Amino acid sequence: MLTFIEPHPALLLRHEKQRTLIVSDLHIGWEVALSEKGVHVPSQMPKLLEKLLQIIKQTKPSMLLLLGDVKHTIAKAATEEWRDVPDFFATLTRTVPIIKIILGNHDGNLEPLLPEGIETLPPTGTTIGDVGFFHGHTWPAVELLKCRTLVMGHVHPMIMFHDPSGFRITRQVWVRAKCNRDQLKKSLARHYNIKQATTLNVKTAQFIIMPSFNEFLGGQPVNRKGIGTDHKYQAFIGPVLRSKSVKIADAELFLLDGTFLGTVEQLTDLSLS
Ligand SMILES: [Mn+2]
Repeated sequence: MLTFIEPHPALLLRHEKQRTLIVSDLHIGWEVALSEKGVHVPSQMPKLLEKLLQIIKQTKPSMLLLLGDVKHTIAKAATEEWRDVPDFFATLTRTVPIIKIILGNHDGNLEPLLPEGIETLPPTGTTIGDVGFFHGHTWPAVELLKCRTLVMGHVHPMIMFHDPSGFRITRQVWVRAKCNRDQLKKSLARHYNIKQATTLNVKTAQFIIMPSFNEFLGGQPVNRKGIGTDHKYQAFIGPVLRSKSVKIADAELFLLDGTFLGTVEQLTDLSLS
């Protein structure tokens, strides 16, 4: 059973005796991008850790699964990350028995920063019971398609409203969307060069896109016109959304506290006046 841990960008999956807490897109060290521009702010890692520890205390997981982009700089590891990432995980390994990390596109050179005993998994993901998890910048592995629900990160979904005085209101959101199975089957067969797409047994019915755990980050307003089709957003949203395997127009959007907002189509380019 998959539970939303309101009001946090976190999920709890109960499967057999395992309780797995899932969070995505920590982006530890995003402050480095600011310091490169001459703006120096203290490390925000302790706040992320504090928030995660509080959720762990509340949900008592036997496993923590991170859906990628643990750190922020993409190819290398910045100096701050050499300090912050090991400190962050040193505390977590004392708190949760099992920690697994699905690698995201920002996780280049992450492994040397991790304490022993933390398992890293490829971006193509992993399954627990009937739920598949992957980062989202690449295709999931074929084996994930046997899962009814696929959970991904990477997009940092948000909702954006405008008002006439020029204010912009943005909030992080959960996205729950139905799967276009035929399209998923076709696109995945093409990607993995499988000749007989019909041999693929796709059971996936829905996608859940997780909001980023690091709330300082910007994200992609999913109610922006052309998000699924316009060329300039294509690179960021990842291949699964690009392929139209996810029915994004009908996708349901929820605030972190569980409030249902409406569908992407209802909320597209909504101006408040
Ligand atoms: Mn990513």
